[in-house]
Amino acid sequence: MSDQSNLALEQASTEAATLREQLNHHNYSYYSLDAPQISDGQYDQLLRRLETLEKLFPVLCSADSPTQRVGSAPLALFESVQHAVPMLSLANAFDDDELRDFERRLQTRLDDDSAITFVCEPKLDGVAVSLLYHDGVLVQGATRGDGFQGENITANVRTIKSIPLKLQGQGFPPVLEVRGEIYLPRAGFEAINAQALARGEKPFVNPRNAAAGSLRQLDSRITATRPLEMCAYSLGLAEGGNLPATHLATMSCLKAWGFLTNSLMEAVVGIEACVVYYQRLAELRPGLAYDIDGIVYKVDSFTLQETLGFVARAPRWAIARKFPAEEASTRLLDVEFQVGRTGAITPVARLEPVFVGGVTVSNATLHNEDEVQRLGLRLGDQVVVRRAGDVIPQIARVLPRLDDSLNAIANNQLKDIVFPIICPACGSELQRSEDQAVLRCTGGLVCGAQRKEAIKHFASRKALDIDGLGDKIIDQLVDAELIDTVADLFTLRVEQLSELERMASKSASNLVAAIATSRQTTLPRLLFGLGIREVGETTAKLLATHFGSLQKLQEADAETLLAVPDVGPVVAAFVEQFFSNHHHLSIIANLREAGVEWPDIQALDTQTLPLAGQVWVLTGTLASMSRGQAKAQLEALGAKVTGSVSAKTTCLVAGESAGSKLTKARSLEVKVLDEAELLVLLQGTA
Ligand code: I6G
Repeated sequence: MSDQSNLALEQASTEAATLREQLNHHNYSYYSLDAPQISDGQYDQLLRRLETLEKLFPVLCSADSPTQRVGSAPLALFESVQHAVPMLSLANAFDDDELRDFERRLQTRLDDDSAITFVCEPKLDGVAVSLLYHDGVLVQGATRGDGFQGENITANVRTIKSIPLKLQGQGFPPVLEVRGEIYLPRAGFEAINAQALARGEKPFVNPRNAAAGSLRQLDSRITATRPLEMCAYSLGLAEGGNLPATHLATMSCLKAWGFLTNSLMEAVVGIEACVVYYQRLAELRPGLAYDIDGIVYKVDSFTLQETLGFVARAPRWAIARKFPAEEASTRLLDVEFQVGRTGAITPVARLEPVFVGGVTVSNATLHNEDEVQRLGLRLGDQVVVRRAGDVIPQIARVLPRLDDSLNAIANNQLKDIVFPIICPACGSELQRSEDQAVLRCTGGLVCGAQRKEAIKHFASRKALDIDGLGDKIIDQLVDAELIDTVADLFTLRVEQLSELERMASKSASNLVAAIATSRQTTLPRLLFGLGIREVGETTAKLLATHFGSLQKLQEADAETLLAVPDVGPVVAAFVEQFFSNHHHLSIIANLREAGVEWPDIQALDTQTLPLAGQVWVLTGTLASMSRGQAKAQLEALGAKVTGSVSAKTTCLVAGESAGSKLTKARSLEVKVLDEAELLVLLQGTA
């Protein structure tokens, strides 16, 4: 490089550094302080100048530059991220008395009747995330997932302007994990839905779904177009540095370091003040710029939080007071019977559309025949529909039949709900489950409805993750007999797809490309996607790591399968049955022929696992994980986990309130571990 160009680079580097500092500062003033110092136009001018410099001198471009919020090339999939500190959930209170009980429980545990200081804040209706900073630079963004493992969405979170790419000020720990909610303010939601409608696309149902959908984009350039925000609400991992002794002071630090925190956050003393806060917020709720579904209360003092600890998967020192589930009344028009992937028949209520909890509801699940009987439901009834949070709407109750309805019964207008005796989709015989609760179609893949559901499952996010292959398209493809099995997806051509309803040729090409991309998959994804009964994501992973290849799994008999952690006789039988079915084997052969690849992985010899041959029992409540999760982790280390203590038990893990199993273990002199010792063991053997 000549002296002249060296000089130009040096000057550009100084100017770029100044611009970055200015832009970060203005971002901070705008989002954290809610006090913009320059106009949007002036901000854009500074940003464009920085973009120009970075284009001229690409070496100046860094990941934490404010120019990097436009998104980057699409990812093939989101990688898994293990949370260093589990992302727990919150216990709920549904009325004032439950809130008062919460304070009483705390006082009893603390053995102190003094009023407690709580920090209150609205519970935003969005998506929980974890952001990891190393030396003040954002290095990772992840979803909550199951609380232990989430998805790496770093490229997407980088596009959100209220998330600092680099922390402001000083004093932050060198390793800092900040947790909070990513949400779409109501105005942003209206705007993106107006754009979607203008493009002839389906609008999002509510801001929460829109935020979740925006974060789930593999192409972060799409996320960058969504006006998402992130509000910080707590810390996860923090290593090094000094943190304050209270939650409220920590939140002030987060604000000073550049995060948006909720401006309605407040510390109050005693639970009656929390009740008043709730009433005030319930009044403010309709006018807020964002959706909230409750209020979160946290004990302010970290010392008290530590003393109180955790129960099950929630901290004892926090609670969410939920706003009541929203209800509305409407009429039951009809009941249809849906056939699921495994043939289970579910009654679904078709309702006169009604607006409840922010969405228009026209369907509600009725679960099974028992539920229909419990409700005493008849066609034509006036019913109350309840929608809480994001769960599927339910019919809460039937409204009393007034004179009109009694006349309707007399006139035979209110009709009984008659359950089918043959499959409504294929006419095959129906069978009842052993406990009589579930009706199931015996048609297997002969049944068109089961075939559709099997293909939807295969294309779903945790399986082959075929972007753009939605349920409606699959229904059309099966109905038009363009596909019969999952293997047929890979032979679809753009011309065939273009003929489907509402499928432009560009969308058809994109879909063919997405299907082609999904050909490179993994053994666990394929196994999950095949839809073997009772083989969920975790079991699919365990089977994959145990056998290493599909071939070895196909050859396994029930006894070999039982050696896999987490696999009991029921799962083993379903797996064996699946691979002894010729139709299934030919689908697998066709997938291979169509170029679908699932490389073998290193099989783990379970006999060499650290807890191989040991028998463990879990009892009591664990604070940091559910018993199911502890069981899965112990099984992954080779242990067999059983339900009762005997002379054969190697070790008992005793959580809180352990009872008779602990007594028996002691009498048999079985080794007992508490939760802390279990965690040490799990970490040491991970
Ligand atoms: O899910 C949550 C929403 C809001 C939270 C939360 C929160 O604070 C305002 N805080 C914690 C500690 C947890 N979940 C576990």
